[in-house]
Amino acid sequence: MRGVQPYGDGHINATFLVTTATRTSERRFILQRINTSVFREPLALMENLGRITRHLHLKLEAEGVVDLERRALRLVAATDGSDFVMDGAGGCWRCFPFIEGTREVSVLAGPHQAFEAGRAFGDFQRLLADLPGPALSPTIPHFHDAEFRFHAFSAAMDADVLNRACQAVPEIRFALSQRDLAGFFGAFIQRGEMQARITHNDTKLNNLLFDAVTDQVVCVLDLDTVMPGLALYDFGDLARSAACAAPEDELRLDKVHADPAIFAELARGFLQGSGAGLNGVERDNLVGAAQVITYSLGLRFLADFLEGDRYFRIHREGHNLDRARTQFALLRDLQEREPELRRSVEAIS
Ligand code: ADP
Ligand code: GN1
Ligand code: MG
Repeated sequence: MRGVQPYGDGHINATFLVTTATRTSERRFILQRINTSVFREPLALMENLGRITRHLHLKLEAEGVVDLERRALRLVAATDGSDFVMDGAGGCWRCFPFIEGTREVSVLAGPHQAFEAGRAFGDFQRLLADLPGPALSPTIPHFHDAEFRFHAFSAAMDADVLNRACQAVPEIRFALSQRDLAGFFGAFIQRGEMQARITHNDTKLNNLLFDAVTDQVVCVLDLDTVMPGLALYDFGDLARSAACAAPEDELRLDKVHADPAIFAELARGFLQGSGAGLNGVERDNLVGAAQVITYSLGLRFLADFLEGDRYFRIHREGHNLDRARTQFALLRDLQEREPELRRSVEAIS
């Protein structure tokens, strides 16, 4: 082995870039330790991951894709042939070939990349729609259940174990004022207007790799949350993370705006990629989905701040509060611009 170094800026798992070398060539791998306080059932997760990655390879091969090894994650087998290794401390490790010749995008360079990002996550849902076998295990129960997230926030606020609520008064007030939003998806589910399918559930922009030359999306990463969900969870989270040019922890809230042209291209790509995957109600609720997922993530950041930053990795004091404030600013903006965003989506059909 030539070297190991921490890699990427995911908030959850421990990720390392491993370089191996023979006399004539070098190879790179991504080695990850699953965060088992977030993913409580790593074995069920790895069972999901094995089924998902193998199915993606079969489907892409059947579609005649040539550079298969770059187009979907593949698990590297351990010496005993299994997809993961448990260490003595209960840690669960897995390894993927590093996908070369790509770049991660934190802010979209323009509408072309927006279309590509939407198409990639739409495609992902389409490719997994016929996954054979039993339902995937829910790796994080209630992940996109905004009612559940509201109650968790509310409990964190009531307990206020670190006496931090006094630092977050405007954010708490805003979170409470938007409470009705939490019921958005539940109402569609209850009326039978949106049904579960296999979704990615963590569709932020940096979970995609773009080809360094063609600028097309090569591969969808971070498959730990792939499980049954609603199609719009994926669109909503993508729009939340990609329609705004400011980073997720932007401090200057006047920079936090959703761009209607980018939003429309994300939607056009997503609809095209998912094929006949979205019904009329889903198509009519793309803007609402972005609002709810933004709200829900704001609640999660705020709850984590109140509970002492136990879930999301932070890089400075107050980081999760800053992130919550930025999500809430984005939600306000998505609400103010709703008519404009709706018109931009209507114009694409
Ligand atoms: P987390 O759950 O912590 O977000 P990810 O699976 O998203 O972990 O990995 C973190 C980062 O590592 C990604 O954002 C990406 O930059 C990089 N990465 C992960 N897998 C690969 C891969 N196979 N090839 C290249 N880069 C990768
Ligand atoms: C986490 O794992 P990562 O960094 O790609 C989180 C997402 C959030 C995102 C916000 C398993 O994503 O739900 O939207 O941070 N993933 C998990 O940046 O909680
Ligand atoms: Mg990630």
